[in-house]
Amino acid sequence: MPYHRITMTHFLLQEQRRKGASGSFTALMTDIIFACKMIAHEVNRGALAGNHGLAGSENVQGEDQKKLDVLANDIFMHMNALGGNYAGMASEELEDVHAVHGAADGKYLLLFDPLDGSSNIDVNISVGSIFSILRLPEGVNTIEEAAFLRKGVEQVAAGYALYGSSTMMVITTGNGVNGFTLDNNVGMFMLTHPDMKIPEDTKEFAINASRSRFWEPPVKRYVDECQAGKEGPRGKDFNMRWVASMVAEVHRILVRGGVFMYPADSENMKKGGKLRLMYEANPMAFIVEQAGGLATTGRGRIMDMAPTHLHQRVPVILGSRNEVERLDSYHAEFDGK
Ligand code: AHM
Ligand code: MG
Repeated sequence: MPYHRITMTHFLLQEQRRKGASGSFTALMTDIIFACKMIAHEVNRGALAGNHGLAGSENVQGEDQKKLDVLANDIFMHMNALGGNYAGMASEELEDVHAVHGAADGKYLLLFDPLDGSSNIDVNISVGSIFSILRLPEGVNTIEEAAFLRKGVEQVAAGYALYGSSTMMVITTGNGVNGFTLDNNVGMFMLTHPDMKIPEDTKEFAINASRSRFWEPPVKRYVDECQAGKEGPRGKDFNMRWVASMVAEVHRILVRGGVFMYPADSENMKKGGKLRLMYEANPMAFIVEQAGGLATTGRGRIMDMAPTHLHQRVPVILGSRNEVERLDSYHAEFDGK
């Protein structure tokens, strides 16, 4: 009976009551829920609404922006400014941090990637939104980049929306991971995936294998061993997946285990890696760790990294605990540690 399910709003209210919290957290999550529903609507309308194709502009990373990148960013900025809960925001699509005017009592900072995996939009493959919430540091009155540059362990909440065959939101407030599916008929997210846990072992890995010529030896060793299958040192056959939407990859890992790698390689090393620390790696690391998995650079825990700039890039290895530990040990062995 679907109407016995808990809505995301009720779930957040229950959490709030349990923690004896003030209610502002539920309010700020409500703004994100609205934004994600609107983006889901635009992703769904796709070519019908003229939403496919390039916007004709570049973002701060020098990447061509898609129309939906720009639209999703506008929606996120607008909906999250309305509630007055955030003092400031930062986005993959904006060079500088953005102070929310008129939110004098905003206690939080929001970092987001409004539409991750946007190379997939025009071919109708899953994309998503990723967000990370920080508390505004005590005594900070001006919203500048420095206020946002905090370690991942300081996040108070993180989550993503997946615009896939169904629209889902997966969130953590540091008390496990819960997944909600959008019921389009009633316009509400319903708890469908309570207390998500990543299996410790897996037979599935995800990496962009077209970059193998750039890989470092520990990554090459790991992938070679997986590909050697039953006859190789791992003694079992592995499957490989690559969606090119981190949200979809992380979601698959939360549901059935696996390991996802966008490692440092000889080509991306000068930039620090491919994925962005503040609004991609940190929120996903928080979710993965809360589900019992691990998230590292291969040479240290992602959430312990002290950020130096807003659009900083990092190597990312995350997922099933035993596989990530194995990859870390291969890096340590290679580095002679
Ligand atoms: P984006 O934020 O510009 O969409 O880039 C991030 C995406 C990730 O979702 C995905 O894992 C990766 O880039 C795919 O990269 P590649 O095109 O090298 O496969
Ligand atoms: Mg992204």
